[in-house]
Amino acid sequence: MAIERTLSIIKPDATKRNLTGKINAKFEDAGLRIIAQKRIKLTKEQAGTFYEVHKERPFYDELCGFMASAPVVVQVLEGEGAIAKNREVMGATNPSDAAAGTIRAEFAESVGENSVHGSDAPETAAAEIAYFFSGLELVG
Ligand code: DAT
Ligand code: MG
Repeated sequence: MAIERTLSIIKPDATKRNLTGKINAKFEDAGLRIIAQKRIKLTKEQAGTFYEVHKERPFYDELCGFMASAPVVVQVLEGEGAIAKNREVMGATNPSDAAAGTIRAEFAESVGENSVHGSDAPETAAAEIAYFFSGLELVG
């Protein structure tokens, strides 16, 4: 398994509850390195562009409003098989389906307000990292 990079977002429900450090500890305990990180406040339009793939879904408007409702922490995680490993540490989209010990099982409030985003494939990881970070900001 190769060293990969993936885009992670600590979502508004988690930043509001001051959970950034606890979530970062989960990544680091799993061997993922945080090689870039910044706290930003998205506009609804910026959230909409990021989540454009979901624009036909019934929850799209709610999702974009939620992502713009408070600051988020965007970050790049690096490690062996980082894309799949991060998805494992995150847990299932719906916290009631998420395995014990995962971020979503421990912290998510609902399927919509589920504490973290993680890229799902190498192509989306590359595009999502480029959406938030310049090459100069990635310090591996
Ligand atoms: P994931 O974030 O696990 O990759 P996804 O890509 O299917 O899940 O959906 C993106 C986000 O959209 C998800 O984290 C929360 C929101 N979402 C997904 N399904 C939803 C639903 N049934 N109701 C409300 N929000 C939903
Ligand atoms: Mg997804």
